[in-house]
Amino acid sequence: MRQEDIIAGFTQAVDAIIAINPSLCIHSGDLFHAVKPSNRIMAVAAEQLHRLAGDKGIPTVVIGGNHDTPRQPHAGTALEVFHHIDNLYIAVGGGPQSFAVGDVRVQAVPHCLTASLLKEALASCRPDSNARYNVLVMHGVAAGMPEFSMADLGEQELPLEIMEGFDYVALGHFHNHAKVASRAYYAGSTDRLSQAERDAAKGFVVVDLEPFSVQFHEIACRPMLTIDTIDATGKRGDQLADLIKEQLQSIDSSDKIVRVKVEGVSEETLRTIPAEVIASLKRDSFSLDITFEKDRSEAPAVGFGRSAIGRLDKGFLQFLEVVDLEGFDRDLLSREALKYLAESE
Ligand SMILES: [Mn+2]
Repeated sequence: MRQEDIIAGFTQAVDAIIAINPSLCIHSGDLFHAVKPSNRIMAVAAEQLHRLAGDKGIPTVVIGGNHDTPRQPHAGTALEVFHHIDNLYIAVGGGPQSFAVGDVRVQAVPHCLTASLLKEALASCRPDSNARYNVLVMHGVAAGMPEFSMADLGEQELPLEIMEGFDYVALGHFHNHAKVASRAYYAGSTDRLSQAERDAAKGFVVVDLEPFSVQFHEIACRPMLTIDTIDATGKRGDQLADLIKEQLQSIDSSDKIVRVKVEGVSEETLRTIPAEVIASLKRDSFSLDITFEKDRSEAPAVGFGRSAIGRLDKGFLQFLEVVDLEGFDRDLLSREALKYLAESE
């Protein structure tokens, strides 16, 4: 379901870009989330890139990012499948590429596997004094600005000094639209891909080089929200379930991506929570993540034993599978429930 959202957002962006009809379109990396995207995703990418560059003739530059660049240098990349689309310029692995598009010289630096390869790649990236305009495309974290990190293994640091002298620097990797320097921006992603992005507008930027202006073009995408932390202290499982249900109904979670965190959960509360209520809340929400955090004042779990009162049944086992637990020993809880089930049969 999220995949369809992401496809819709991307298609919406392509529609809008076609309507704007710019002289150059840039995708700054991680078009794909993975080195081997699914056939469905490849088909969508092919269709949209054909529309944009092939059919509408909008020159389009795409570079490889850390997610879609294989760690084996000679494995080839999914993007290369689209090499034969007219007006499409692809820069993947193996160093920087330079493209002349009208009166713009584009220096495209795809994700590099090591810092030394990146350094090598950047050594030749200078504005071309013969070109009317110079544009640099890179993927990674603007150096010294950890707020743009995605905490990905292998993400590269992009030195700020390399960006000087370019009329525009199109940065990729950080998912939210952000300004890095007077002429360097992250356009941002066309959909929300983590809860950290829940408050950010999503879309792309429209850049004019003369006179210089950057305008953010927003794309409509599915709301993502986090409900205020619920305190379970002193509540029975059924009371807690009702409280969560109430909160979800008040925001109408049926079409939203929602995260709920419950703190102060005792073992007693956890095992008396009506599993079927949680299951139906998950069913009725578009996407729902619930985390139960253990009451820190409670003694470490020693197992419930035979004297356990409450619902250690199959429903409880399913419940354990669909929620996140913090501070609880999930394996111990499952074992106890299984033991109880065996004994009661
Ligand atoms: Mn990235």
